[in-house]
Amino acid sequence: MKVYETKDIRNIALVGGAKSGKTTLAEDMLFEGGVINRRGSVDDKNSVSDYRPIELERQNSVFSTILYTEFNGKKINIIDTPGFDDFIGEVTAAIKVVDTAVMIVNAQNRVEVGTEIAWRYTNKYNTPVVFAINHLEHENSNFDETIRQLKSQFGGSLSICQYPVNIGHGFDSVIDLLKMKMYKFPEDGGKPEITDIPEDEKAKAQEMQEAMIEDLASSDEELMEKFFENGTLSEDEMQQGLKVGLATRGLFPVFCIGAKYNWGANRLMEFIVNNEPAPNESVPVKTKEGKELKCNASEPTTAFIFKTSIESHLGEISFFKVYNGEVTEGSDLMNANTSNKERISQLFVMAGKNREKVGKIVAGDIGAAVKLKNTHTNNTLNSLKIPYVEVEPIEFPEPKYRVAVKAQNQSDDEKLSVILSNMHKVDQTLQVQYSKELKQLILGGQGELHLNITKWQIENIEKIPIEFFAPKIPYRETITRSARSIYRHKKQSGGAGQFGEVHMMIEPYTEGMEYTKEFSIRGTEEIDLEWGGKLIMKKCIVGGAIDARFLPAILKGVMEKIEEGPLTGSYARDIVFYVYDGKMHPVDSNEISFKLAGRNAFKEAFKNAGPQILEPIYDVEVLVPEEKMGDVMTDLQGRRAIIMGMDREGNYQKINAKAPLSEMNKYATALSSITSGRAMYSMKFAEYTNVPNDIQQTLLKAYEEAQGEED
Ligand SMILES: Nc1nc2c(ncn2[C@@H]2O[C@H](COP(=O)(O)OP(=O)(O)OP(=O)(O)O)[C@@H](O)[C@H]2O)c(=O)[nH]1
Ligand SMILES: [Mg+2]
Repeated sequence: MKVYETKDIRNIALVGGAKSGKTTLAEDMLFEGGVINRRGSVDDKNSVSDYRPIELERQNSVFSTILYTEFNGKKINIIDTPGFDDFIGEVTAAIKVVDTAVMIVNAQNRVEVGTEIAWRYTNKYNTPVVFAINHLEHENSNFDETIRQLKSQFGGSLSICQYPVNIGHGFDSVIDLLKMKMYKFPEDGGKPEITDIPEDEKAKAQEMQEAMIEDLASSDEELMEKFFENGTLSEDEMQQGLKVGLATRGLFPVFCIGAKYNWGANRLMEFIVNNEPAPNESVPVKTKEGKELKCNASEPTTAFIFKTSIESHLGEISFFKVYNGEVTEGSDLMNANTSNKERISQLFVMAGKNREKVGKIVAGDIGAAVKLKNTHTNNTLNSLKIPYVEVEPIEFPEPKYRVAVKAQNQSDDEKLSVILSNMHKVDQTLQVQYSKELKQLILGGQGELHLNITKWQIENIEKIPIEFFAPKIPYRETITRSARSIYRHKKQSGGAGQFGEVHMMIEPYTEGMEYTKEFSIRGTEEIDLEWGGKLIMKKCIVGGAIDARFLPAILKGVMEKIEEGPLTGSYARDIVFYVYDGKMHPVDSNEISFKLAGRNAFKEAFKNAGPQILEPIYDVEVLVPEEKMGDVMTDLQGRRAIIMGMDREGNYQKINAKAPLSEMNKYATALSSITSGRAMYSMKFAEYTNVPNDIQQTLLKAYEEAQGEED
């Protein structure tokens, strides 16, 4: 494979709604570039991009695929991303490293959730966007309505460079307003016939071109002046307008394609290589320290790992973009995040699962290295010669859907943990954590589909049957008033007996509180609880009622109950306990006796101290199309959510609410069904608050039933 210079590289991501035709367009582009000599298809399960077992099974993309193609002496790196919003992490990473996003829009479905989500990320990363309108040959496809929706959603700077002549059944021709020619596509794909615009189409084409030229002129002041002077722009000026407008997100060109029939891909590629910014012309990426990396091949090397994949025959593959300098085979680089030296022993460019060896990858280009020792997604590799820099990491979205998982056969547990941690390496939006508190292995993802696909892969590829079940809620327990208890632990059985009696008072802890003057406090133990809040022990024994050596045992007993609260077995917090009296037996008293007495005295006092269960509350943000807002609000209120505010965002309404975690199980699925998949949401832990009394009663009862009688 030839080594391309920075200026001859274009990095694009194919993004957009589910099933809009991204993978099919990628196949067209590979074919047009001569990388493959036969076009496969998603339907025939032989596309280059959707090659993984799960993708063949489902016939849609699940992971992004890195591909490359060549066109007119330029290399185009393509990242084909999945469209279902459960796989959003892949889109995030792709948009971060490319210089242009090609947004595929299905002219039947128009603006979809996937369109909206991808748009937001292009906005975040300041990425130029080209729209490719696909699926034009269906009876209900509508170009004008698609454009109207895009404009109303994303602002008015759309610039139509092509429009379909005969949309709907029989569609085969587009007018290209940059070339002022008609492209007529043969039924079975292949090269279009390029002709003059037919007489009866000329007036419309003229009018549309004038509108486009005005759009192009408005991207640059100088051009706008020329436009006013001459009423039009020369070809060179148009080109200049396009380049500036694209790079600054001042305008978004619209093209027409028929991905399934390989219509229009060639022209789109021509446009991309001629007009889209090369890596050194786009907005430079920043390091954590705020330094800009400008894709300069003569600077020392900095490369950023944006994706990891694990292939059975190859092991771990790290995909990187070079942001400065070049990566050469056999070189040593330093991982700035882990301070590990890495030898780049084999270097590839990849097209799906096919790979080709290369000697070096220069600034702006994308490559892959295998078997790095300790380098993962979001790490930066630097030349050994420079002070190390870290590229700002990709911010993957937080999980919003959780399940508890376990292997059906206990003997697979360990294997399951390893598999899940490998899956997390490949997909950072899949989070795995063993919760000591819940005693469950919790899997977090972006939605039900995301986690079901994870299950499918574990069961079908790794051959480990697993089970999903509802995760427990991490409640907390506390008290609201003071209470006392006296507990005597006494056991007389055969030989040595057990005896310990503890008199205790407990009260709620608040910062800066005043402690009671009733007892004389001889000592204090203050414990910062791992799960938040405090436990404070006040030692108030006078006259040697209990030996000082038994006090640690009492604390130990109380700690046991704090870790497994008396109400629901959840962690308790923010409690002060005073040990103010007790009794010992000269022979039978020992540590175990006082541990048990302490534990039970605490439990008794707790029950009379106005015990309160606290539940985790999440900040929830929902973006919903205006007409569905009422339904979404009603549903949220049914989940005990409190609506904190509403805001307009384009055609969407943004609802901010606070909702208890226990009511948000399967929310992703519910929201999708209420809005026909047209809403988005995210949630983040906010605080703990009291559960309402009726729910507390239900929880208490459930715990009691599950526990049976405790000793
Ligand atoms: N009729 C028609 N079908 C198309 C067109 N483009 C793609 N398709 C079909 O639409 C389906 C989805 O195409 P894909 O290329 O997998 O779409 P995608 O955007 O990659 O889908 P995801 O990655 O799952 O989001 C396939 O059955 C394609 O054959 C088109 O222009 N017309
Ligand atoms: Mg796809």
